[in-house]
Amino acid sequence: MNQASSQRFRAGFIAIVGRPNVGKSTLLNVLVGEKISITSRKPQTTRHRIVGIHSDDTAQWVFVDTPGFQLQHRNALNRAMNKTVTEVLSSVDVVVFVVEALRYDQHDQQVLKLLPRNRPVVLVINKTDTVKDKEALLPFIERMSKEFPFADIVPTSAQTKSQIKDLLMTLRPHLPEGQPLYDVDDITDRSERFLAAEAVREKLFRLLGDEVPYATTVEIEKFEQEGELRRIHAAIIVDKVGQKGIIIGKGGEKLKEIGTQARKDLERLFGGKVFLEVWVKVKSGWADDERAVKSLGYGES
Ligand SMILES: Nc1nc2c(ncn2[C@@H]2O[C@H](COP(=O)(O)OP(=O)(O)OP(=O)(O)O)[C@@H](O)[C@H]2O)c(=O)[nH]1
Ligand SMILES: [Mg+2]
Repeated sequence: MNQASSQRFRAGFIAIVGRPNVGKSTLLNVLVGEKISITSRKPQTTRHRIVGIHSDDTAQWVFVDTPGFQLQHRNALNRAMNKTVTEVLSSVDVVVFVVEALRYDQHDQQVLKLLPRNRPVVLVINKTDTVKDKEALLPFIERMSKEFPFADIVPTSAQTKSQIKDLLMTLRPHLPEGQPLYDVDDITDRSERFLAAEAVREKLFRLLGDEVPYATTVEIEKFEQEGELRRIHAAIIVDKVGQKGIIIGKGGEKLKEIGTQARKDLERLFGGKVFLEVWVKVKSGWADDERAVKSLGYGES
């Protein structure tokens, strides 16, 4: 390949897949340089396909964050989330398969089984900051290289932003030559309305206990822009009446905190003032109702 052809612009889609909680969304956010995908310590935080775009003079990397693939198909929502993963896998140029450093179990293995054999798959070993002795990574890399014919293996830490540039450089040659797929200033294909609903949903995952977040979703009922001010009305939808009180909290404190934290994130992301009103609505059994799940925007790809 001569100098000129090696410099041709490249652009393509890269799926980020893995079991829940390995750091896929955190990785997407550092690759893009903005927080567009929500993250939390709880598994199954991401429920949608979320595009995050990184462009420079040589290439455009279009990353597609996906829900963590899970084995338990507990309800219609879980099935829709897994469907999103398999559909994304069939439509990208390259796959990034994320595992945690020194951890590989049957949950990761289940995702490995879904990986395509006809496209490059790059293994990302994330959370390397948790490994004190970096030498310990070598036998793990060795073992993983026997599990699948990975095109490359890159250890990263999304948290400390380590090896992120290396990951971009490793992925670049796997992207097809071609013109940018999105405007070079775009960072996502998602609307501000969607990002607003996700910001509220993140706070539910971060501020509530271990069960209620899984029974909730968020619907934006009003989104208006007046100059630099965005007026947003968000409804938190719960499964059962009892969950409503938990979200509102004593004297309304919890709901207030959810609203305040989400508003601050959105003001940072949109670069302008946000007026956010949040309330709670009960839709019995929504997460196990195929039609409700679909109408709330899940399972699309
Ligand atoms: N120590 C450490 N923690 C990380 C790193 N990357 C992500 N995390 C943490 O891991 C947890 C899960 O991160 P997410 O980015 O939400 O993980 P995910 O794979 O998108 O999870 P799901 O959407 O639920 O599938 C969060 O608490 C992150 O802060 C990392 O490189 N090092
Ligand atoms: Mg995620």
